[in-house]
Amino acid sequence: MFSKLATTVVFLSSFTSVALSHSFVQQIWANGVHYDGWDANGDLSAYPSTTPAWFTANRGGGPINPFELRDPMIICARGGSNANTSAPVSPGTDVRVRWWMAGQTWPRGHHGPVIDYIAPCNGPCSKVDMTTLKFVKIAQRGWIDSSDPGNDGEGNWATDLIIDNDGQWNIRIPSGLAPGEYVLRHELVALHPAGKSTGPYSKEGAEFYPQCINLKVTGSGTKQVTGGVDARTLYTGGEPGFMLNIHETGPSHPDYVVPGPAVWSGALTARSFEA
Ligand SMILES: [Cu+2]
Repeated sequence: MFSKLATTVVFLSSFTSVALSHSFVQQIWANGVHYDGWDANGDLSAYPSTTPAWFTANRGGGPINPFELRDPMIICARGGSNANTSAPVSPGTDVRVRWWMAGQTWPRGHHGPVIDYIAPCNGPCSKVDMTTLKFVKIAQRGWIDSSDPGNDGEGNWATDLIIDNDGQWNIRIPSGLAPGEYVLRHELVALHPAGKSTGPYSKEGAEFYPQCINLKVTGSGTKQVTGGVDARTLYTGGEPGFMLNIHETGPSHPDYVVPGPAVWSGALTARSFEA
């Protein structure tokens, strides 16, 4: 904790002019219990010991860019480190998160997909080395329809559903999932700069905003997560779905494919894969 406090001083003094334009997962519900999330725009030394949301010192909530997709920061946010506790949740139920920042949800112009992954911790997630986590995709939504909630001609995307639902998003935990602790990796991707991409790991391109949450799955399920991958291998940033110029291609993208691995077979139950 001392190193986090020391870092706080550096961040506060060097980034005070950064526009605090991005929200964070500030609220979490699981099994009907509400948890405070984490807002790195606030007092970094006030990180709650009772939150299942991973810590980040990423003031302003700025994105991870394609050239950083092989860096550990893509696993659980820039400067991410383990939460101290895990929220109990029953398989087959929804974890709900709320993106929020100073009275706002998510910036409307940051249209893009919402993607969710889980990885077993094989022990307490408070102690797991994040570089050992192997994630499977449990849900994804990308382009929704050609309505134009942003009045920008760019269509209606999963992130717009978050905004329209007061910042909230539901993530179905696969039914029958074996008990134990898991990291939930909930991710928004913004496509407004995607047309600037020059291919895999380019300097500019789609923006990635992951947030990790520790879960303790209860019950007597038997589904073991298999086939998961290190989050540093999920994307290159050169996928068509991360290079789409949404400013110049109109609001209709019925063929849009959310990048990354296929949804895990263990999550392919009613509605779980489309949040
Ligand atoms: Cu932004």
